[in-house]
Amino acid sequence: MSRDDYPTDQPAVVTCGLPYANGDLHIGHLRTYVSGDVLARSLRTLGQRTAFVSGSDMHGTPVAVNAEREGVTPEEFALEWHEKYEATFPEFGVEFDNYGHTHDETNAELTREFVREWIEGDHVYEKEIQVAWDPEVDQPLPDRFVEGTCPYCGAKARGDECDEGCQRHLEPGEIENPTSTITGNPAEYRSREHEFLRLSDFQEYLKGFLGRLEGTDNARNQPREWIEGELQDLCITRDMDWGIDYPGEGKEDLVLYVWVDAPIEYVSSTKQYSERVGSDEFDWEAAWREGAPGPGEPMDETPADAGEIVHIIGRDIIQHHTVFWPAMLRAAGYNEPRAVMASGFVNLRGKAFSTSRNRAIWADDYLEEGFEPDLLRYYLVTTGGFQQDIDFSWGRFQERVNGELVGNFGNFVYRSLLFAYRNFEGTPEADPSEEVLEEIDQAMEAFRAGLNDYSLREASQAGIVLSRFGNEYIQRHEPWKLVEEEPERAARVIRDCVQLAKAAAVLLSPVLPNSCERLWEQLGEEGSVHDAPLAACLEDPSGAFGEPEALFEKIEDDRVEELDEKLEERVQAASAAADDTAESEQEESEDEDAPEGLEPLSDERIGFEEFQELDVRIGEVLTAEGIDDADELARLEVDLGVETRQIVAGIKRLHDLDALPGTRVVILANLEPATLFGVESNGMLLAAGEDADLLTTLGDSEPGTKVR
Ligand code: B3M
Ligand code: ZN
Repeated sequence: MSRDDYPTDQPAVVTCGLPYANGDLHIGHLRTYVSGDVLARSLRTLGQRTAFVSGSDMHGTPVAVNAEREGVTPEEFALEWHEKYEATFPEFGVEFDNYGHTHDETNAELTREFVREWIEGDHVYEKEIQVAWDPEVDQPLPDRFVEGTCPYCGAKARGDECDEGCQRHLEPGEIENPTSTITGNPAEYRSREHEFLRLSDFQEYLKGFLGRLEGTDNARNQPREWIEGELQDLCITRDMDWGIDYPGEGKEDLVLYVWVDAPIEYVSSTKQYSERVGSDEFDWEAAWREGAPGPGEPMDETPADAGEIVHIIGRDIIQHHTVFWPAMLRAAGYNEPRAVMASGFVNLRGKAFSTSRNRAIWADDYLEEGFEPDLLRYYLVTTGGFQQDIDFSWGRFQERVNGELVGNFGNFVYRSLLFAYRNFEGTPEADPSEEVLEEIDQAMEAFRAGLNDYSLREASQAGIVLSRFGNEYIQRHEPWKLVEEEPERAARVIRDCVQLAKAAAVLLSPVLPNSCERLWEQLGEEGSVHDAPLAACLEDPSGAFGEPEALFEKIEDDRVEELDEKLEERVQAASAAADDTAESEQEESEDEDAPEGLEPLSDERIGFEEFQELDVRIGEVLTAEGIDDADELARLEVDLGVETRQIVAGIKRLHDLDALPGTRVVILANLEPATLFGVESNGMLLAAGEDADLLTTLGDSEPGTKVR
């Protein structure tokens, strides 16, 4: 049974992934927080009771490693960042109903309750495992204290995640060629007893859950392959001091893995909100527990009265939210998320932001430049699809702001209100025209449909489309000509424009909260636009109002030049700094700083026999097509002489797929098969560099010819 469209009668909880309390926020982080805020505000406009919650992620090695580097306790370190985030979000109009943190008592207590439920339900067991160990400092190396190679895709990985490769979670001991991030020494292994949550108990449940899950396609599709095979259990403890103590008997030296208490903060934060406003206003249990079967019991469909839980996250933590978290909830008798929306990253000149290299647009910098938060909100929400990575540039930012906010929306409401004020001292007395009411009705429908499709871009465009219509409408009727000769017609046209402006204010208020609030005041409307329901789009405008002011200011070219120069300096400095420091890369770093973008030649030589193990063949592309839900991937059929192989390659955006059939290519034929987006890849297409320049032949070697 599919779920009712929003708005429903159940309470909704919109959450954003918890930022690790370990460093400045950049606009890549802001993409998900702004989106969460836009969704929460939009749902309220639709009439859905909604709590918007998050909190800082205080535990785990990301915090411990940085605190150690600064010589302060993890608690001091994390609290400082927590306070900073708490102050920063509202500056971007991101208004959480509750913003807690994972180290507060509510979360510590609730986390222990969850784990006790799992233990009681016999979903937890103990196992001796090999953990990475640094012999020099004689300590275990949990998570980010170790770096190495991903066993699944071979990418460089750190600790518990393959963040530059396949994005998979890595269990303790899984990383290959581990080295210590403390000393840089190769790590050794020691055996330790740890506690595991038996995810395999929930394999069938998870399959059903993924079938019901709403949100973005990537969140449904990526985990499918992970839960098809044997589901690996989750190690839920770590050898560390910093964290929430494991509540089981005799295990005082273990803390819970950060990914246990972090998502539970979604619940704790909702609970704190309920406790603050009273459960009549918002009942956290009604959202998280109502109707849910008991702990560990099967759940084949969402209970009719369950809350509407929507998680907004970055695309690197899909597995945590669609595999671990639903199992954790089920094991404790809670409701499951209705939707997961996993967003793409924000890049700079095609490359990921790098916190450690200062290759980013920082939240503070943006504000210091004196830009309104609304402009960035608009840019982040309406540029590219939610799942796509977007590339930030000041030039594109200027284009969107000047074109759509200044030129379209701002221009329409300013000229309409100014005309109304000068000629009628506000809204003229007249009836609205059918054409305009219908147009507004369609925009309301587009807003509703966009939200029910989890497309914030579509929902946010509804108001922009309406103001585009308004500009065209005013141009078509030329009220400035009518006002002398046909004042009644002029009154009607202007009345229509005021109505359109009012509707646009309501429809755009989630994405442009400050500007629309100003517009609401200019229109002489009562109260706040954020309390106006969707139906207010069609309600009569208030009547009298004063002289309007322009909502947005144009960004001039020389401003963009100046910003680009500053950014260029920053990127250069970041690259230079990276050259002379061996400091371990912190976050989403890439190896972009080798000389002239080239990697040094490998010192590691291999023998001829090892080379001979590679079965490299000439192939001919027979068909090439994009894989539907994947941004980068294409499915190829390649003739290898002896047989035809299906191969998945990351060339969807880089090549004209229609032109590929007939092309001779070079294939590594004996690579282990892998399944990507549900499509099996049986071999690897060889290509050079970031543009995936395809290797081909100079002569006319036939398909199947071996490359030696
Ligand atoms: N603290 C940050 C990240 O991996 C991590 C999110 C927790 S969400 C429950 O993006
Ligand atoms: Zn990987």
